[in-house]
Amino acid sequence: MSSFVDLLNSPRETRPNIKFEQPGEQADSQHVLARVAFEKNGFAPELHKGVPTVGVPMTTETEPGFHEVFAASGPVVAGREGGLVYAVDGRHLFCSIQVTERDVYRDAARIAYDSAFELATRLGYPNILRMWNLVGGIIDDNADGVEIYRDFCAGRSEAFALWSGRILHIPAATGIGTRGNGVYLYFISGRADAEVHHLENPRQTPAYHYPESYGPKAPSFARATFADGILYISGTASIIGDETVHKGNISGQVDVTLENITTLISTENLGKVRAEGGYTLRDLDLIKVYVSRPEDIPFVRSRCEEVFSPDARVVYLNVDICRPDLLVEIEAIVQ
Ligand code: 3EB
Repeated sequence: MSSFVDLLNSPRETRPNIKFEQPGEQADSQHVLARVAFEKNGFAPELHKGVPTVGVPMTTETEPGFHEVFAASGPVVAGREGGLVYAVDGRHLFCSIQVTERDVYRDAARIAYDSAFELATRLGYPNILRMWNLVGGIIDDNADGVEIYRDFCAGRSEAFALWSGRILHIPAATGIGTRGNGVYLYFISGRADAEVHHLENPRQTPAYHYPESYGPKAPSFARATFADGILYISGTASIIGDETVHKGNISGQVDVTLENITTLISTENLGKVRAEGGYTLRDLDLIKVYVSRPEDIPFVRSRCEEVFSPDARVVYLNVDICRPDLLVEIEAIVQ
């Protein structure tokens, strides 16, 4: 078992490598930082053969499911503390925690984030690169009659405020529904000296400036994060400014979503922080396409197949999106 000090002193690849695997594939598990199993039933984060593993309830019984695998650049130190399960490889931290189903999420979401941020800063990985917030019943009401997404956002926002200046900036994220209950959080973060840029989209109001009509505390995420040559594109939907456009119209929503991503990754926008300029939709990989109405999946799939590379890995997930009027949301990585 390597010590934390060995990890920091060994030269290694700085880029995390992410891939989608079929369940059963699991070829090279010796250098895995973590594994997220997309399947019918979720399970709490655990160490499985020493590897942080969390099951997220995102697929139906008729789908095969898949694993999102975060490859490590070398030896890993993994552990668990309370509900947190984590691993570090000297460059990156992966951390996951579950908030079990409850009447009101605000305090539990704040506490979950607070404990994760405490771990991240203590281990020396305060630069959050990418977060995923998978929220069961996202557009349902909590016991107080507040939409669970808004309830969750309030606690998350309080945690970011508590850690302002110590957790280095608000990263790219996804906030999305699941087919189960409770909230599953996971993220990757980097060391304090990592070169990390968080990007906004000129077509969209920064989410952390959304008006109060969308909830008492605004969502805490950036539109993209560019770090170590990798671009993490947040969940992106048919929102212009702060408003949902093309309500009820899947074709219009897919077009605006793709236009939003195109602008976000353009040379004009990404070129501000990436010397080589921007990207196009053909460069996207590890794409998750969230579709709220199952009957829209064939249409969305055919549009996506037109615009994405035939080599891109793309998954389609039928889950609720954080506003009832959003029909589609797309996230991706360029690595
Ligand atoms: C939006 O643009 C759509 O709450 O973490 C996208 C990405 C969305 C992340 C989050 C929410 C989140 O507002 C929803």
